[in-house]
Amino acid sequence: MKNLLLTTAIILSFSAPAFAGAGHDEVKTEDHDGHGEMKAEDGHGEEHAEDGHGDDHAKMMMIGMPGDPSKVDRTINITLLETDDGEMLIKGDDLDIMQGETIRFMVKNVGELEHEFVLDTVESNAKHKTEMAEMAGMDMGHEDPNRITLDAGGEGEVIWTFANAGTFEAACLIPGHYESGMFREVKVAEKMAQADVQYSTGTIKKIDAKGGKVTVTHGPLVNLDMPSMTMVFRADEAMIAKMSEGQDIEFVEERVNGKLTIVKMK
Ligand SMILES: [Cu+2]
Repeated sequence: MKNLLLTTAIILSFSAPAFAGAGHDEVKTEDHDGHGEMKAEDGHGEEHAEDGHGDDHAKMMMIGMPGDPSKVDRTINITLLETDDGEMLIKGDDLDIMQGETIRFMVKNVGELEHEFVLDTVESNAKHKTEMAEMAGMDMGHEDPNRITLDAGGEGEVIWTFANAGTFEAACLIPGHYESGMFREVKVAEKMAQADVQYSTGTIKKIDAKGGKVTVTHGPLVNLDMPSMTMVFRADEAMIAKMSEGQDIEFVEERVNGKLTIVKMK
């Protein structure tokens, strides 16, 4: 039953990116409820025209959705700047995120030019970059929830919930800035269903530290649906360092590259 639930969760998480088919990455919830009321905005580059008036539908993007400020998991500090040798950069903390996290990006522009910080897919950033180049000189005047524009010395925040796993991008799309280096990869790791992980019990019989193998006499392996027996597992160096022969352990086993591996222990 646990396995079935876990499998279902994984299928659901894989089917989420199917939203991608709409030509750009903003998906209106109404497109999925059977009314077929597709907006005529696809491909015309005018999806911002309606922003700010009468658009009361929650927007879901591939990269996620605007975050609830009362549910922020952690803060990532970002600095926008130019360097003496002509580069423009997005510096600051690592952009490694776990699926489901709500992040407060504290963004500071310490440069001497206006910059922006946009979170989106690489494809959407490329498309918006082209649009901004075409509209250069015009007052853009738009602030989407996934974007903040800052004057020199300015600071502000973007609060974002990363609903989908994948590789995304933080960028500044002001003409010429991306080309000068203002983009960074944003990695969102897939979240495993922690609640469904079950520990197995066993006793370590033998440790082969060099080979990265341990022999364990164990009870039923609930995660793999296997009975009690003595088996050889893989384990990495850090894991083996915590083991000693004769020790009773509780552990989590997984198939890693086809090999039974102890991935957690307590
Ligand atoms: Cu910039």
